[in-house]
Amino acid sequence: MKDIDGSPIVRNGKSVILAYDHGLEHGPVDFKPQPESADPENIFKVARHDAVTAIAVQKGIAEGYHEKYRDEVNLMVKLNGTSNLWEPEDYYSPKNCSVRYAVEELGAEAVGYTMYAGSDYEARMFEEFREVQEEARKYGVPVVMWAYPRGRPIKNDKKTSTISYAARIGLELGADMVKCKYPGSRQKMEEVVSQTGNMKTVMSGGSKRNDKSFLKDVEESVKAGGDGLAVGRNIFQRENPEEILDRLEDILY
Ligand code: FBP
Repeated sequence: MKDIDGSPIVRNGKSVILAYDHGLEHGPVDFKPQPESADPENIFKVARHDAVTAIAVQKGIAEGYHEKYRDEVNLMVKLNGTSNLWEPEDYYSPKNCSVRYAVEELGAEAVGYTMYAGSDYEARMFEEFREVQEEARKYGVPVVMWAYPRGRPIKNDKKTSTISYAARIGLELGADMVKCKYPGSRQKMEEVVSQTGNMKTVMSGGSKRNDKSFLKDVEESVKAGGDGLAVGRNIFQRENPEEILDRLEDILY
């Protein structure tokens, strides 16, 4: 883990990563509530909001859309991803982009990698992450781990102890920021954060909820020592994403 407080993806110690890899991870269903969200251009426009410290996208979206916004939007390239269409024996998210390509060709300021700790493929993913983490050090870009405990032995990935363990794995393996599911209360989030040392720990947004319930969780998470969010649907499935980003800006910075 490195101190990334001076990095462009952190503002006053906090981050809002606008996650937009849903076209790969979930497919068109996530764009149905706001059909204009299927057009990446619209999401890059949203990412210009001051509250957003980076947009997280797959390489194809980065290639097609980032150039025009590079002065206004910090790019985080998600280096692995998987679709909902296949049914593997257990969870695995293959790497589809190198750190070199992300930084040199796409202009990434940071990279992200989903880790399914607990899967039969954990060893393969640890090895891929090793490569990513060491290459990221060479280029001086932060590495964010999407810490998703998933696999046959994991019966409940929302258990605080399981979320904490997955987040801790990020610290152990050299991530600079870990993204985990919000465990449901300030006290439970404190438990998670107690395991992650000085590593930035941000909560995921999850499926879309009303403003009140979403913002309450964000507030509690920050009070617990959380460092912000990596959030997708709770922004781009809203009719007015700017409005909720204004609120997040007030809470976080
Ligand atoms: P959301 O805020 O919409 O949950 O997005 C965050 C994210 O991590 C995305 O990067 C990713 O596509 C999605 O959640 C994965 O969701 P799931 O938990 O359903 O696999």
